[in-house]
Amino acid sequence: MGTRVITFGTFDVFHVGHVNILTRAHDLGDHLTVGISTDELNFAKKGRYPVYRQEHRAQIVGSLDCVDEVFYEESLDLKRQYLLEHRADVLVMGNDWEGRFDDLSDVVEVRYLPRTDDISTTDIIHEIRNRLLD
Ligand code: C2G
Repeated sequence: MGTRVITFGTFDVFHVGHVNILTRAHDLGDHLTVGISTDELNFAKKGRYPVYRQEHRAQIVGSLDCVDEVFYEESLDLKRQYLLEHRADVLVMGNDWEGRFDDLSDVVEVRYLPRTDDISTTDIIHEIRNRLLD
């Protein structure tokens, strides 16, 4: 049976750092599932709503060739349940989460991949705001 990989994220204002982690996650197995953080989870986590609403973020990520399946991640505390539901073998996270999910290594192989330098949704939002103020 093929290796099933899973990863999670908001993927707001989709950019090349997102492409890089998703293509590398895909290359670690045969099937890639992506949990898209809901708008409400994002608000709880970061104190602001994403720029793109969850349906659009899920549609963008789901349209990629490297992604086989998307679902909504409603809570950070349900990771173990999501891994089991989606029969994941490997959990991929960016290394900004290094060590945070090691307690799940009894059900999956946990891999932290290096983030892409010098790009983030927050930087893009700031760049647009600065240009408008110029
Ligand atoms: N990422 C990356 N390089 C960047 C920016 C993001 O590799 N320059 C990766 C992050 O490490 C993460 C994924 O892209 O693995 C999605 O990033 P975010 O949308 O910022 O997701 P995050 O808020 O980290 O949500 O359950 C965990 C959370 O839902 C993860």
